[in-house]
Amino acid sequence: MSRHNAPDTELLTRSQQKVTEPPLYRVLLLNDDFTPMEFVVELIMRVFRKNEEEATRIMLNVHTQGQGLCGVYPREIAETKMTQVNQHARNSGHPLKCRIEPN
Ligand code: TYC
Repeated sequence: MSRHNAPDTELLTRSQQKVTEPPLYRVLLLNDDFTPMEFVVELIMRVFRKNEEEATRIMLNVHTQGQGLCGVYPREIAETKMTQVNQHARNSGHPLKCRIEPN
């Protein structure tokens, strides 16, 4: 142990210094009656780096189920994507909303 009570990691094997995984958050898109489907598909492609087929599948899932999963990320990345979605929708005059929740 060092003088700060931390383990001397340089003396531990790789398995003993196992890296801790950051908490992950789901980024969910919410349905509404007004945002055009094409706008949603293009937004999913841009923000979540999905191809058109996958973005369309996610959009239709949101449309029929009320909400849908766009991706799972560490907190800061999830928050950034949520903010990008909400700002782009608002700037475009659409009520589309995005939220995050712990995975
Ligand atoms: N329900 C919308 C429509 O019929 C489409 C839509 C899909 C809106 C997904 C939001 O997150 C959404 N035009």
